[in-house]
Amino acid sequence: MRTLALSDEILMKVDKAARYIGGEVNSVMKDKNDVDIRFAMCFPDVYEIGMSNLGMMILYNMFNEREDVWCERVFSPWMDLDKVMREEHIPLFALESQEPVKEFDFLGITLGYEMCYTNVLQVLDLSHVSLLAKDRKEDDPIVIGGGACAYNPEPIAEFFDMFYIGEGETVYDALFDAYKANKAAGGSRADFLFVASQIPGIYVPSLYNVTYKEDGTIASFTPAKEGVPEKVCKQLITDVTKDYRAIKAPVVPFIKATQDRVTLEIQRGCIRGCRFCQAGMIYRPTRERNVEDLKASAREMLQNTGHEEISLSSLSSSDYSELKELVNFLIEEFHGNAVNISLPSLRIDAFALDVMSKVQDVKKSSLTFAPEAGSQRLRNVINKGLTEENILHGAGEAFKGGWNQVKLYFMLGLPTETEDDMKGIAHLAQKIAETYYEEVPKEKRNGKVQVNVST
Ligand code: B12
Ligand code: SF4
Repeated sequence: MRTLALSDEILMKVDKAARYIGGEVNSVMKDKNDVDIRFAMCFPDVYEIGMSNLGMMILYNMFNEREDVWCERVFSPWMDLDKVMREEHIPLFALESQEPVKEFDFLGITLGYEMCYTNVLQVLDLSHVSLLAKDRKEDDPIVIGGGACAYNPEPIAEFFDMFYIGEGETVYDALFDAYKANKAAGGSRADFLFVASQIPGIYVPSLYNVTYKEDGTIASFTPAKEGVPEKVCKQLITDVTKDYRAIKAPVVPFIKATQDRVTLEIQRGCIRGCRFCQAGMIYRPTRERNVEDLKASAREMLQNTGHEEISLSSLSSSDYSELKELVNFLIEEFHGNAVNISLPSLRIDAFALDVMSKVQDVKKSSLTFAPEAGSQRLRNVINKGLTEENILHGAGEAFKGGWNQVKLYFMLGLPTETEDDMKGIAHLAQKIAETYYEEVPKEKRNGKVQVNVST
């Protein structure tokens, strides 16, 4: 029987104890004596945020399909538990086995955005693993970073033994096989790092000499040892029909996760290329998944989880060429069974409004637009490809369709921004509000208009 890492007394004391106990439906249990590699897959944020990340779930399923690997999940403890763990010297543990991360072969950390960097240090510290890679001992886990921020690893290079640059679906077999072979041959940690550096996409910071300019950008980047590749190239799956590793049975949390639903990834990448957007650049090129595969996957995941909502995930769902076909299928197949369909990142056009009024009870909820900049000049600078006319037309259509709340997302501090661009935010919001009163006759208005501006 599994023994929990935390006593009942601690679990009763902390907020949301279900964050720490594992044992959820579809979580993967193995016998640690039957595997060669134990991988602790960490999302450095609280459970509810981490359990909403599809990347981590894809890797968890994929790694666990290998019989010789047991991949478990690790999240950042909330501050209440952090305090108790430090006071009582309880090391950070993985959810499935409830065993200390320090005993694992690998600690994989997803780096989704830069603000999680301090959480990475918290995870290492609570795991009793040295913060700096150079201080780690032979029996410490290999700390590997991946995800969006791994594309620019230098700011955090000292804390990682290696980074994986690209989509995790590609070279993990080679990495695990190399680890096993090194272990069997009695090789050291340094031996493994050298072998790993030969695998495409793996960057081992300790095997490179990097110098920096005064502004912190890189001046030179050279291998520190013969045989280490000069360049590390991003790896990605090119054929998302053949090589996509669809999740069949996502883990179902006991508590409400931020994304409390089935996530169906419909495509990778984004055709838009807005200049400020890191995701738009690094996930290139755009690759659409086959619509028939998506239908089968939706059915399978809903059946295996009992979720009552499915979300179509991508960077820009409106650009998926088979969206109509897929949405109509989901409506026909599942909407009658009380399954809600959620469509984030849609451009507001006639189709989107039609779909949204069919699939969601959103008549009274709000619609979101992301003009990003207040003036047309600045929207052009950042390549947003959205005119004031598009925005007002979209808002007008939404108001005529029964919505009376609009959320607007903007960014402050964009390159070349002036005070006029900032004032443009207020002016655009005002014009949107006026559009409501111009487009919707008094007797058809659903109360006052509400425009919510976030910067
Ligand atoms: C679901 C989601 C959320 C969820 C879950 C949290 C999360 N980070 O996933 C919620 C709603 C909570 C959320 C919140 C936020 N999000 Co968000 N979110 C997404 C979304 C829609 C999907 C993420 C995903 O599952 N991607 C798909 C998977 C397959 O890709 P992946 O995660 O990169 O993983 C692959 C590889 O990177 C690699 N990999 C990843 N980790 C590792 C680790 C190892 C060891 C290895 C080997 C490989 C590897 O393998 C995976 C499989 O190929 C993306 C947009 C998108 N479609 O990508 C935005 C996105 C990630 N979010 C973003 C932002 C800005 C945020 C917030 C900061 C928003 C805010 N202001 O509050 C917060 C941050 C919270 C947090 N701590 O992450 C940005 C990040 C941009 C950036 N890097 O600067 C994105 C890209 C959206 C955008 N266009 O701007 N988000
Ligand atoms: S549409 Fe969204 S995801 Fe695509 S490039 Fe622009 S901001 Fe990035």
